Amino acid sequence: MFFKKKADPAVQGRIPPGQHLTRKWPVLHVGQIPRFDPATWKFETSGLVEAPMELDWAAFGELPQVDLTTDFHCVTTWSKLDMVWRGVPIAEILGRTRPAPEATHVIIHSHGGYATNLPLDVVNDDDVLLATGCDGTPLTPDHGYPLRLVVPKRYAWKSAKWLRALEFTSADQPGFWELRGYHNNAEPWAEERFG
Ligand SMILES: Nc1nc2c(c(=O)[nH]1)N[C@H]1C(S)=C(S)[C@@H](COP(=O)(O)O)O[C@H]1N2
Ligand SMILES: [Mo]
Repeated sequence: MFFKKKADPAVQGRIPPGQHLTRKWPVLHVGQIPRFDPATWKFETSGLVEAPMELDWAAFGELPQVDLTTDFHCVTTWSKLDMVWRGVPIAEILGRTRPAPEATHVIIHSHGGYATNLPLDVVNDDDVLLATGCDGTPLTPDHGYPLRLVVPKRYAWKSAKWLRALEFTSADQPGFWELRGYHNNAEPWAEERFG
C-alpha cells in the first residue's frame, strides 16, 4: 500500500484550519535556554490563592504524575499529534494552592521573564499538565527541562517552557506574545492567531 499515508481522514480531522502535520518536533522560543540548577530551582504559586506554594525540585518530584496523550498546535502552522506527555495534572496544583474565589486569570511565568496568560477556567482542564517528560524521556533542555506547562487546547505559545510560577489574579495581564500582537485567547480551531 504505497499511498496509505495520504489524507487519512482520522488525522485530517485533528488538524485545525491553516495547520499542517509535522512528525518532527520543532524547537521554538525567544532567548536563551536556561541551565537547570537543582539547588536554586523552585516552582511557586502566588497572588489570589489560599495557600501559596514554594517547592524545590525534590519536593516537586513528590507530586503525583500521569501520562497523557494530546496534540500540540503551534501558531507558525505546525501541529504534532499524539504527544505522550508525563507530568503533574493541574488539578494537583489547584487542589493544594486553592485559588481564591476572586481569581479569574493565571499569569504563567518562566525562567528569564517569558510570560503568558490564560483564564483560570481554561487552565483548570483535565488535559493541562505541568510536564516533566515527553514520549518516554525527560524533557530535553530545548523543550523546557525541567518543567513546562502544556495546554493542548491553545496554540503552543501558551505552553510555557522552563515554568517557574503560576500567579493567580483578578485581572488579565497579557504576556510576551500577547503584548506583541498575538491573540489573547489563542484557540487553534477558531484560528485565533492575531489579536
Ligand atoms: N519560556 C518560553 N516558553 C515558550 C516559548 C518561549 O519563547 N519561552 N515559546 C513558545 C512557543 S511560541 C512555542 S511554539 C512552544 C514550542 O515548544 P517546543 O519548542 O517544545 O516545540 O513553546 C512555547 N513556550
Ligand atoms: Mo509558537
